[in-house]
Amino acid sequence: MRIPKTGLILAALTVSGLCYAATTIDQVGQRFTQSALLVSNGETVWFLNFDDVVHNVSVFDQDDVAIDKGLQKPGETIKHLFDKNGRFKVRCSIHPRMKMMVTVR
Ligand SMILES: [Cu+2]
Repeated sequence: MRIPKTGLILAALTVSGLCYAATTIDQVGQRFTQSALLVSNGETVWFLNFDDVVHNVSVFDQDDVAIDKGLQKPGETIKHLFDKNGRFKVRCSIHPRMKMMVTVR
């Protein structure tokens, strides 16, 4: 499925009659397409690698504890469920300049 590079896509996914909101962040030119994002608690963010290089997604909580989502090949998507309120840094461990902030409320 080809997803346009709009940076932010709200997609409603219906699973078992429940509706979940999913927000998409692209990785283009070794940057996240947004530097800041506000999501609701319980929302899943999809990180799409549109580059031709391998990326990584690591999510840091306020105590700087990281959840490393692993390596992400070109074309792959990494999903992360934000289920705690707060501010979370998202970084790529391979490209230090790739960083963004996700605020969960
Ligand atoms: Cu990267």
